[in-house]
Amino acid sequence: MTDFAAIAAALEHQAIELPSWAFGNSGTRFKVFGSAGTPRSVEEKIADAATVHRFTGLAPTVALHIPWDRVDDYAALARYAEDHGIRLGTINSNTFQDDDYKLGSLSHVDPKVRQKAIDHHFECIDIMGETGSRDLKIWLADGTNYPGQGDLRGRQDRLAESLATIYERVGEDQRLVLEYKFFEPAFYHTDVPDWGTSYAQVAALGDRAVVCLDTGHHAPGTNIEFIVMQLLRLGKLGSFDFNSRFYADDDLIVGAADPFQLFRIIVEVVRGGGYGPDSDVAFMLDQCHNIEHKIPGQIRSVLNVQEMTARALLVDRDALAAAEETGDVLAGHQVFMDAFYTDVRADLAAWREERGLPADPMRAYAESGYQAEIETARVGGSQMSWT
Ligand code: LRH
Ligand code: MN
Ligand code: MN
Repeated sequence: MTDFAAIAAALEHQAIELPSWAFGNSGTRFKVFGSAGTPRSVEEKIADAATVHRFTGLAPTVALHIPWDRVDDYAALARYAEDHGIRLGTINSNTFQDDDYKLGSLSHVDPKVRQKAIDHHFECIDIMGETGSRDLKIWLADGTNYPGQGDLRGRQDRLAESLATIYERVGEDQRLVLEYKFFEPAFYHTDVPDWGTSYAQVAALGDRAVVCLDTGHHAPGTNIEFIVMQLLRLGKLGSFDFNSRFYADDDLIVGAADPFQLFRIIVEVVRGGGYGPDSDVAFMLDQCHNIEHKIPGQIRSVLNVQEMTARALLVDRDALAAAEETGDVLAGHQVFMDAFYTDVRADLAAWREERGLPADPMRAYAESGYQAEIETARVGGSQMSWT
């Protein structure tokens, strides 16, 4: 098997973008639990994201969600982030929390509502100009609850038209990234339910339009790594929203529910050229921490991605190819599983120490006093919430 020393340098390329909303309070429709120390401003969210990067060296950028993270001066916000050692990343649009969007946004029958949603994306593109962001990420809640409620074809056509209007404004060095999700909040049909629909829509737009794969947005049992392979093969895998799910869009810590699935996904990423300095695939988290502390929740998450990346890099490609050539089914499977079962934690701890990072970022954070500090300092004002 490949040994750790051979892959150590490749780990340098890892960068995982954090979602600003992971630092706000979140919950379910049953209850949102508040927690001491939760940010009261976008700046405090950025400070927390920078803390994750300081302890791990893995998270140099933070994504914003508009209007949740709307501020007056984005250039100043970008400078604030840089002063804290990180940069602003993807700008996420939000057309799911306004009454006007009850029956849809970019696919709505009413041209006025469609225009309002398009204008919101124009605002996001303007923000990207000020923050220096590359990606505009679009996830749509558009869909219907009842058969007959809407014309499926008409909605798809209007969506294509709206996306084309937005795409025209996307700069030469920017990308439009379209996320899909198979259900929720609409329950009968969703306008962008799967990778195929997202692919069809972005392929019609052009080279700078790509797909976002959120690992929590598939039906149970879906072979996600196959989708990863196919999108990479087609040159259309733009980014990941990593998280874990047991049942639905649970948004739990990535690698928590099924570490083996995360491994299989990253193996395909590596195989397809989606990892490393020559790749444009963005690794992002899209998670919420409803009952655990948010900063260590994010630290755990990026470490999980790093650990599975290391294991995926350890797969002995030559041995796999040889087993495939000779039709040795079980030999190939064993090569795959040998890498998965390799415990890389001690090697990663040493790797971090060599780079001036704490060997155990979880423990270092717990002992740093940062949690107590923010719990004492952040009193008054109102805590930010996911929604
Ligand atoms: C939708 C989604 C999308 C949103 C985020 C808050 O379920 O995954 O990425 O922007 O959650
Ligand atoms: Mn997502
Ligand atoms: Mn989601």
